[in-house]
Amino acid sequence: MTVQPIACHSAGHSTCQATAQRPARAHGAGRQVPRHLRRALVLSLSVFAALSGTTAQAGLTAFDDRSSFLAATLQTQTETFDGWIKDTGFHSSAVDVGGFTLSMTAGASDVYNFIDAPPAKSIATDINGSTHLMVFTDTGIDLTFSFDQPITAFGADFKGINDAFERTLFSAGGQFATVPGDPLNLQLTFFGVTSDTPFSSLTFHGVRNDIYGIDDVTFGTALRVPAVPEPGSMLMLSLGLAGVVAARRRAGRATQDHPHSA
Ligand SMILES: [Ca+2]
Ligand SMILES: [Ca+2]
Repeated sequence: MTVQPIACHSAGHSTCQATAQRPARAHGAGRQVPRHLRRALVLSLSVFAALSGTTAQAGLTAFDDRSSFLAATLQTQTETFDGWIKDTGFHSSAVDVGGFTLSMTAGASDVYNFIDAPPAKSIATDINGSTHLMVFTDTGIDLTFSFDQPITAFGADFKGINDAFERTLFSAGGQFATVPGDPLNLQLTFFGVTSDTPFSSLTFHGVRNDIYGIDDVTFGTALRVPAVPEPGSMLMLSLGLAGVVAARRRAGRATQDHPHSA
């Protein structure tokens, strides 16, 4: 594998020299990286490091808006539940809605956990006035989607999930993802994932009691484009950026030690 020092290519030749000849730059009039940019670089490194550590195994990429999610998919279908015209519970026995089956851990509340046809049981979980899922997961009580065919993309609209703090945790194919919450419990939120490897079921794990609505469940195939650069180039990018940040920090400290040169 041929690996180039990415930082040099992306930031220009002078950066290469700065990295290699730090003392020459320490007292110079070289531009310092603004603090907010440094923070962004450090944050990027953290993310890169995290990604580099997980790309070896099956990974989920999470999305919090539908358009970005759809842009990362190849072929999907959407279940609106609107063909259901009367409330139908899936709390005690599984319900096949077409491309997937809904089921709950034994002992799930029979007051909730049903396909909610208009009128909605609660405005707090009503997605858009149409039929949707009305869910109540709790500690040890999970909701599971089992798909007829393995998929690599899943997304849906939610209302009221993870309000105030984490109550529900998502997993698919042995990988976990955080479902973004809505602190004020007023707005619709979107959550979706694409996966490196196909999965046939996914679960919303009850961490704490959580009542929420789900609608417009979109599922199918993700684009087979790596979501992140391969680990080798990612590592080089991280090392290159780390070098830049370290050099700039030293330059900054040197300037503080010698205020006259600032
Ligand atoms: Ca609907
Ligand atoms: Ca209803």
